Amino acid sequence: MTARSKPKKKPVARPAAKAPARPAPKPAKRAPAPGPKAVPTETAPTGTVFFVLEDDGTVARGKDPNLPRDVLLFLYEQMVQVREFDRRMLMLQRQGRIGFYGPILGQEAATVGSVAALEARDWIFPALREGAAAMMRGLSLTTAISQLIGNELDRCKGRQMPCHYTFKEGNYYGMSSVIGTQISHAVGAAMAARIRGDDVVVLGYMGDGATSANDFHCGMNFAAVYRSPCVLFCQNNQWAISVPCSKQSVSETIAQKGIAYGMPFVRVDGNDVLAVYAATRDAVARARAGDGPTFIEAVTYRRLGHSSSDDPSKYRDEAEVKAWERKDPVDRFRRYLTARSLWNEAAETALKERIAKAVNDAIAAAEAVGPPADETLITDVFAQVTPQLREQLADAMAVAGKRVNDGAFPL
Ligand SMILES: Cc1ncc(C[n+]2csc(CCOP(=O)(O)OP(=O)(O)O)c2C)c(N)n1
Ligand SMILES: [Mg+2]
Repeated sequence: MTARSKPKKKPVARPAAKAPARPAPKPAKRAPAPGPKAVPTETAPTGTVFFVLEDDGTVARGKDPNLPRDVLLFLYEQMVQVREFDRRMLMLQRQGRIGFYGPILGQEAATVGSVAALEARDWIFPALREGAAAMMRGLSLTTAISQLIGNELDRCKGRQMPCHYTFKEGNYYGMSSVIGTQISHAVGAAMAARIRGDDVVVLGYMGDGATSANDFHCGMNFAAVYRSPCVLFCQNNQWAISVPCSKQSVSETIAQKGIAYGMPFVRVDGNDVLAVYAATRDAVARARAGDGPTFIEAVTYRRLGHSSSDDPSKYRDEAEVKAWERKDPVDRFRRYLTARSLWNEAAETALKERIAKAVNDAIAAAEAVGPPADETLITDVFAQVTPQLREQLADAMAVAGKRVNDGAFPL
């Protein structure tokens, strides 16, 4: 709505004289663009963040969702497992045992809490940092590490970058590096499920950086117009490689972008696993009931580099990282569990030992597997391998046989 300025005094009517030839109308003066005070606009939402756990792990009054003990412990164990997996994989990369890794330190609650709110039949369309979701759906640690190595057990047969897991049996769509594309894929898959009459909700992830991509706008619009049974979940970890969120958008929040598409939205503390779980559970229920999509912004922080190739000390202040360390999602949730007598030191030690052994065993098992057969370079392209591809493989092998591999990651 625009506010009009009061019309000036009406000009006094004069008796009509003999009308002279009408002068050509002067081009209308353009009114100056009204300043912000003259045009009351819809106010943006306040940017309120929904949370359950205070930073010290105590519960905000009346907000405890009172989840059953087994759900609480499942959430905690998954968060600890992904943290340990992450730590070890980054070490393997530094030791030259895998070529590349994208750490998620600090974002464990956002992934674990949201995936746990789904039913097993629901689909997951990951962005860059949701590998834990595949593991929660049953992708074994050995198969996950095989993907990072690109060995024979790797479902992508070494043809994808590390961290690009895919797990069809777990309804986990293969990750694409191309930012934002999975948003429209998620929306479309949800529409397809509805057309087929499948009782399936799709959870589609994105980073804050993806909200600047075309696919975000197409995906959000289609989802809202067609009431696609999906939940679009933005992990706002404050950075898109070296670009801070403030340079990504001047909107006060990412969540409020839902307004433009007429989509319900919620801004949730992404380092609070209970809040993420509760917000996603409500959104999933809405989608399943036929009430359309929800947009969730999980406010979190990428504590390490964008990937093992990145050095964030070049572009951000260490004090910022320290401030977010105090909001650590794992510590915070452990304090909550401990206060409720669901956790103690002995349980922590036992869990850490169990996970360390599982990760060690998985590394050993994956490293014992050889590379994919040369033939796999040309399989899975056509149902039957064409003579041209066979010829190309033979040529490639002739060249590769002569080349000395210097071990450098080809990026
Ligand atoms: C379409 C496209 N543009 C640029 C890139 C290069 N790129 C890779 S990751 C990334 C930043 C992604 O940031 P964000 O969406 O916030 O996810 P995060 O890495 O923080 O999880 C960019 C720009 C890309 N992969 N695809
Ligand atoms: Mg980001």
